[in-house]
Amino acid sequence: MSAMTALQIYYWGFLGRNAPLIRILEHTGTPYTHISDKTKFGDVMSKFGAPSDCFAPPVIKDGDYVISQSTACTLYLGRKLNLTPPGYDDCKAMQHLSDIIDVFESGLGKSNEHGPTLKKFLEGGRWSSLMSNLEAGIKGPYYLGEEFCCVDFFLASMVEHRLTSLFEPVKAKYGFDALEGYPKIVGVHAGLAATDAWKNYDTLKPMFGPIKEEILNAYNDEE
Ligand SMILES: N[C@@H](CCC(=O)N[C@@H](CS)C(=O)NCC(=O)O)C(=O)O
Repeated sequence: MSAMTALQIYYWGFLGRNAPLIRILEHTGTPYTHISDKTKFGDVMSKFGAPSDCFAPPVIKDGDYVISQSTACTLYLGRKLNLTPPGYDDCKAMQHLSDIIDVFESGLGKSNEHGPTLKKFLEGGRWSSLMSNLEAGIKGPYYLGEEFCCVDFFLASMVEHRLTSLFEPVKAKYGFDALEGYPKIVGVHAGLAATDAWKNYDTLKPMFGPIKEEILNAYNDEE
């Protein structure tokens, strides 16, 4: 980080793909500025006109260093802020972040706009095989054991996004608990969510509201 300016996070005015970055910065007490003014996005993002290799938010600007992709940004902060405990390996961390994206974005995120599609994804075998794979990557209680690393922040943020918006409503209405059988994944989220910085942070609100009623109501419909 430059000695003169705090690190900057460019992202919309809510907690979405920036969540692991905000959580890491809050937890480590690192000064930062959150820039949500879209007119400033063109200072760093090519999507908004910058002559840059960083396409879309979130973007971190740390002095002259500018980086995008929520996964790469997480690794950057992990390295910078020493969230790389013994046993940490850059390549395995990248694998785990990509695995998390495969589960929560490429998988769940592409199945949650239509009730029967959601049910098929959650209960049809794909969810359990993907989640069991994530579970196997975690030593417990955190990815690398007792100390958490940057990847834990990424997983915990993904779980949190879906907990009240999707997992709890599905469980309450249909009894299917998408997190049952994955105690280490649940534990990573619960452990981090119990930390002071996480509990006390109340600035940005989550991106996802509850799953739409019509999607939830159609969960058991024929495909
Ligand atoms: N793979 C990217 C996705 C970035 C992304 O889609 N950002 C969203 C906000 S969450 C956006 O505003 N994208 C603008 C666009 O793609 O045009 C990441 O993980 O950071």
